[in-house]
Amino acid sequence: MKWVAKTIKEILFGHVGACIMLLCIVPVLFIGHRLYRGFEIQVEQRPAESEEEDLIVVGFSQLGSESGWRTAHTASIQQALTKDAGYFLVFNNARQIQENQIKAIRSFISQRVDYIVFAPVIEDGWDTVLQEAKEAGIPVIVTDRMVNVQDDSLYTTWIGMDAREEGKKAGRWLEEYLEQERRQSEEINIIVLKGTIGSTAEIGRTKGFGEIAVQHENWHILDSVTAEFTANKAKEVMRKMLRHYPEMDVLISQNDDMTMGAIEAMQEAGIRLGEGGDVIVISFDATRDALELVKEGRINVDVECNPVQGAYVDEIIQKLENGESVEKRYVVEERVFTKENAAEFLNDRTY
Ligand code: GZL
Ligand code: ZN
Repeated sequence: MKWVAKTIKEILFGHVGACIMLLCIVPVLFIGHRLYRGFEIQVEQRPAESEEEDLIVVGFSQLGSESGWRTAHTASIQQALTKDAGYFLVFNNARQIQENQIKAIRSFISQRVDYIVFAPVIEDGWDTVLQEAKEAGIPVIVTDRMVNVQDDSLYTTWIGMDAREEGKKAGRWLEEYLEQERRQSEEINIIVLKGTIGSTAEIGRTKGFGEIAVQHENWHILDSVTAEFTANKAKEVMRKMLRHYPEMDVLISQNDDMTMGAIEAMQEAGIRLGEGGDVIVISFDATRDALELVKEGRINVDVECNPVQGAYVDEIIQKLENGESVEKRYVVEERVFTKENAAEFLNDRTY
């Protein structure tokens, strides 16, 4: 009997035991990881029948969580579409991957949600999945960025901003600033940090600023590179830009997160910012952190893009529920912030 105990001990704690343990643990880890990753693009399931009978079930496909602006946009919709307000919100974060958004929309369709709300990461590539939603009789509310579809009956309405006007505001501000600095005839070298290529914000801001820039033969856009609306990518891209273009006079950064990353890179390089500095900094979004820098004069101007769109979505769904007609477009109002007015808006800036 002793040898039996010895053998068992040997198996459990010896070389063989270690191999068996490994063989047991690895698959569990793998499955766990798969499940977790699988869960990442899984969409939270709709509520049990009893719980939801009188709730309006809304599937919300958010493009990502890349910026402070995006966080505020998500919060705005989650705070408007609450259970108390009569909604059951099924949320998915696509991590800036269009395929994940398409999967989430298909999941909403199969769950037979009452409405689909989505912020498209880029403008193209939605015709097929929106056709499926239309055939399922589910109204689609596009929010923030826009879709570029052949048939605009594929979505009920769009709530967003006028990105092209935002770009023109930046250009007009630069015209005025250069004039008051008596630099309107100087050769002005401009670098552009673009957002996600093909997104409404990137397309509009690039186009709008370009329409002003083209009127000034002494303005030179030396380079335009995307940093995907994120601070980390912008810091990396800006380091390279500073090496290539030491003669840069103006930075156009298409969102505040990228501006923060670019500022870090410029400070590392000993560049003086904003007023009286080496580089004029023009940003977009006007989030709280950036408005602080506008107030300090390190960002010269910040063109607002308003993420607070949840109330619009709620109002539109209520109208649709009551059989009322809705507009095809709702453009949110937006301002321009400089050192002169940033402070008065800082206090009530929630994001
Ligand atoms: C603008 C929005 C942009 C913001 C960025 O409407 O789509 O996406 O400007 C965000 O901060 O990442
Ligand atoms: Zn020139």
